[in-house]
Amino acid sequence: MALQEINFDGIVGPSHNYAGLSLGNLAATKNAGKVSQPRKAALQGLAKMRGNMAAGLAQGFFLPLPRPNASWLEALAADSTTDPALIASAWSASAMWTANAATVSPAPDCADGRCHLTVANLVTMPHRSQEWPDTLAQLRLAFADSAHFAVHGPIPSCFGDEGAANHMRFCEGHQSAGVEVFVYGRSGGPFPARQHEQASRVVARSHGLDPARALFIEQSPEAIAAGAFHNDVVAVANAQVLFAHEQAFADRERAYDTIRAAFPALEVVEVPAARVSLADAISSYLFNAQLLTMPDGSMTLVVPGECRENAAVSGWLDDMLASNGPIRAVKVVDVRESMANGGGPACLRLRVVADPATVDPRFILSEARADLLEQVIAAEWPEEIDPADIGKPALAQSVLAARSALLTALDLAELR
Ligand code: SUG
Repeated sequence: MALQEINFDGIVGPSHNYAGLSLGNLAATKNAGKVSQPRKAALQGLAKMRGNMAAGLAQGFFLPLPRPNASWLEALAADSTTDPALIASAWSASAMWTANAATVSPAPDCADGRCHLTVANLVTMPHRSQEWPDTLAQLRLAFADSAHFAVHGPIPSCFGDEGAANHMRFCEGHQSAGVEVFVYGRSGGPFPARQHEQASRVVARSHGLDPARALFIEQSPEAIAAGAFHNDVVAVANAQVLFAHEQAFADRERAYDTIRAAFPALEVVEVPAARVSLADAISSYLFNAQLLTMPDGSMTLVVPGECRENAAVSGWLDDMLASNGPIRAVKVVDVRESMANGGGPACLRLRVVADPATVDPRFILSEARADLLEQVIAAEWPEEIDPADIGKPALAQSVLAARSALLTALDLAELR
């Protein structure tokens, strides 16, 4: 059985909007109140998926969750007089950022030889805390083959867990065990630390990871204070490479030494603060890139267009390409609608190492399915959403109808 990395991108939902719900996420806060373009957003995401598929990589997708979430509003006894932020939360399309859907440990890392997935409880932000039940239903469907997968419910809500966005894996190939690194934050700064150390430890234990190959590293409080609300805003790993900002971790030297002790082949591509400040790294999302191993074995960094608009970041990318480092190519994608809510190319995808033949084929992208997705999005997704219209019944109807049309087209009525 050939294990390979499959990227499952979240399809941007028809209710995509800018309500400014995420404290500590500077882009979302800055763009609060702007008019969003859900159709354009979903097509941008689809174009990114198509690009990776065309490059010969396995590509999957997850569906938008049911929004507005009527049962959640009912449980909160919300009505039209309720705080608008709570109403907007029930409309959020935040499940598009599937890097926060779950933490995934590939089969060779786990004691029982199966790939383990734990749905993230996302308890820190109210609008995200409602995601897990519907995400779990989807994971249980996509990875129903229990000979190859174990899908876990969320860990207890006393510890915040934000999934793969705070998890990195180093390996010398997907057929053998890797080293998993869990990055957590400590509270005390101006913004919430969304990944709790104990949450990561629970996930590692329940996945059956070898304690010698499961590492726990603290994120730098400076990075969180500068707007890196997840580790994947300042660091990304692939194979033997760690691509990170100099200020990503609380104790940089110790972090590298700890990883190197467990994984001697480590190659660190570090961006010095003197070249790219934390502020530039966060506004451009340089590290929220997809670091991909291409079919020929070379490594490509898929960055958002904003990276080429920032002189310091663009200059560093050019110098990196001219050097003899492990990252051989930079590909630019346009995911501006997602970026404006603080979600870059890496936020939009969940990496699962598996044999695609063991996944429910309805979640795997093909040219035909991409065409189908495009048709439904073009026909059904609202062109614009003004945050002032959130809560209005007519808009709710069109958002519900759009998702329903997608489920029908993809033969996924189980998720209704
Ligand atoms: O949780 N934005 C998301 C962005 C998540 C990005 N994911 C990763 N870095 N992996 C968040 O902050 C904004 C929604 C709003 O404000 O309406 C939002 O939820």
